[in-house]
Amino acid sequence: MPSIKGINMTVGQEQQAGMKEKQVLEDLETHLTRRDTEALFQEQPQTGNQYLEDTLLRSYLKTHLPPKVLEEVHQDLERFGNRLLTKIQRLSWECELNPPVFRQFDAWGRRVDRIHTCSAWRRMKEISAEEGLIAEAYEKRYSNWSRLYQAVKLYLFSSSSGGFSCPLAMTDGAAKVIESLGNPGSLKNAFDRLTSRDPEKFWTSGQWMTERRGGSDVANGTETVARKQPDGTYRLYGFKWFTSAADSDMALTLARIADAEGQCTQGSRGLSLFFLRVRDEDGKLNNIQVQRLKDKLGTRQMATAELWLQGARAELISAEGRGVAAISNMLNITRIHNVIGAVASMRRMISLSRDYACKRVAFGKLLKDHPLHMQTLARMEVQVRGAFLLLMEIVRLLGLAETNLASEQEQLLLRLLIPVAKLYTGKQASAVAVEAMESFGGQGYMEDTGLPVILRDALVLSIWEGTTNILSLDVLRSLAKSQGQVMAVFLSTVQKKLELASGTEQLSPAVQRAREAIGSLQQFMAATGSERALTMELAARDFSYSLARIYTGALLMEHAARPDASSTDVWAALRWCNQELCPVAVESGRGSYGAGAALQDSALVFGNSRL
Ligand code: UCC
Repeated sequence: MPSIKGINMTVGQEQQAGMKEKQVLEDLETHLTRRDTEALFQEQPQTGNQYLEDTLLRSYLKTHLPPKVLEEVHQDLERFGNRLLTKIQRLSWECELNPPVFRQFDAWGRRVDRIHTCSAWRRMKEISAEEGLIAEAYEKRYSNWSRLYQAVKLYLFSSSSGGFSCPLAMTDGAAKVIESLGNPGSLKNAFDRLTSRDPEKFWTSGQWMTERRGGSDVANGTETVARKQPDGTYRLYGFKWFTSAADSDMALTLARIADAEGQCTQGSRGLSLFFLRVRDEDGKLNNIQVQRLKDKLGTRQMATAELWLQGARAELISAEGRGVAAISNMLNITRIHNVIGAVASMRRMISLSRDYACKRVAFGKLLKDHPLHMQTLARMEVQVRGAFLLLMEIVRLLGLAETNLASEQEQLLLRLLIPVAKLYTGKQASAVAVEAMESFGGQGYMEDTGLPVILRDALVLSIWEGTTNILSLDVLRSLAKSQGQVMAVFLSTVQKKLELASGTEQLSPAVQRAREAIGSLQQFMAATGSERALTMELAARDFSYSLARIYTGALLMEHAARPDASSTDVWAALRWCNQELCPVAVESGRGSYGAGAALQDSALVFGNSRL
């Protein structure tokens, strides 16, 4: 008698058992087959060490940094890339899953106004200090290259920071303001903490500019009043409507100083800049009430609050009435951070898209083997390459300015390129994030893939720190302030880069197109005529886009004209220059600017055909 596991059976029983066994095996097989298919269908896109994988970043550093600096920086960036991959990225997701919570009252009805942040968020603060993410720029270990090195670390950190790059932007801006005020003794402690590598000492700063009446027109929107105290300090009274990183240790903010009769000067000339601590040594709020946290589309990892200042103790740190000019140092730094965030989010999305293209099969082959898919990714890659080089150019110039090595021309160029880069890359980031999301098909739209977070967070980049139109007007401000000198510097710098690129034959179509674009830009400038102010205002956005595209094209060509440039560097430059490089001239030729066009536009928007 046969047996299964030692059990004696009849022939009938034996047949039954055999069939059962067969069924179990078949079920197992079906199950395994299905799991195989599922694994193929749903393979997760991943990134490796973001420093090692970024060939453009590495080739840029190799080209520009002195060898000794490169050697040290390379080691640190490789280590940091590994730390981001293995430790920090996880924390970033924790921050997303555990956004800040606001408790206005304790269990016994006492008002406490506590903003609870998660442990991962607090760890990000420690990591920022340990890595010297602010300190690096102020210690100047590598002279004029320190700023660029700091920017590269922030760029690598940004997409794994769980939103912590926002408080870092304002912290950097605050340190810059204090430094530019000559590091006064009363602010020494604050400066030391903002630039500390010691997690126990490190402070972050807020930048409280926006009030109920708006965030762009700061000169007319600021209602907060500062009353002088007998000891020379001030008490601030007002309502700050949008204060990012409200869990910060300190803030810089604008207010109007009231005179003996309680009167304030209105407009920009009435604004002064103040420093304040958010809490005292015992953790008690500085006569500040938190009204609520903002319910934002993105950057939800970070607490943004509405704050009532009810006599907050503060110190005047600018000359009276020079608040906007003083805080503009902070704005320029936070705008550069905005560019860093834009480039980083594009790079992260494209890295993930690229990896997915090597894993996902559709229509019988991998996505990477579909030329149309690769064309779409290549178009995105050109965007991020251009934006990256523009970012590097700005931080290179900033590094020169901060070590007194920048010429007057370079300082003018820096002032112009900051708003140009901020407004252009903010728009690029949104567009690239949307396009990249599509490259994952429906999976890109799924919250738990982590992809929608990147899109949501990218969408703010064209809004905060000055919207696209406000920054376009800032571009005009920089032109006016330099009495046109900055345009001469812009044009001569681009010409020099094109001259260099014209030595590489494959680049000649791109050089040609850039030269034509410069010609059109000059024609536009010469032809603005009697309605100049209105024309320039209406053209401000297209004009700024033209500056961004022409300059970026020149940078891509310069990079592609290096002796060790690759064919992809050349292809990227050619691709970039295949778009309209000077939209302002095209629109001008179509009669888009001037009083008539402005009226037509209003009618178009409001549907009024009675002109
Ligand atoms: O706080 C916010 C959110 C925080 C989160 C940020 C984190 C980002 C990090 C990203 C990481 C991923 S949002 C708040 C942001 N607010 C803004 O950006 C304000 C937007 N509005 C403007 O930028 C306006 O253009 C204003 C406020 C600057 C305009 O003010 P005024 O007073 O009307 O402008 P004026 O009168 O033209 O300028 C006053 C002085 C002038 O100097 P003087 O008197 O010497 O001629 C200007 O040249 O300020 C100077 N000035 C500047 N200087 C104005 N803007 C600048 C500038 N950008 N650079 C140098």
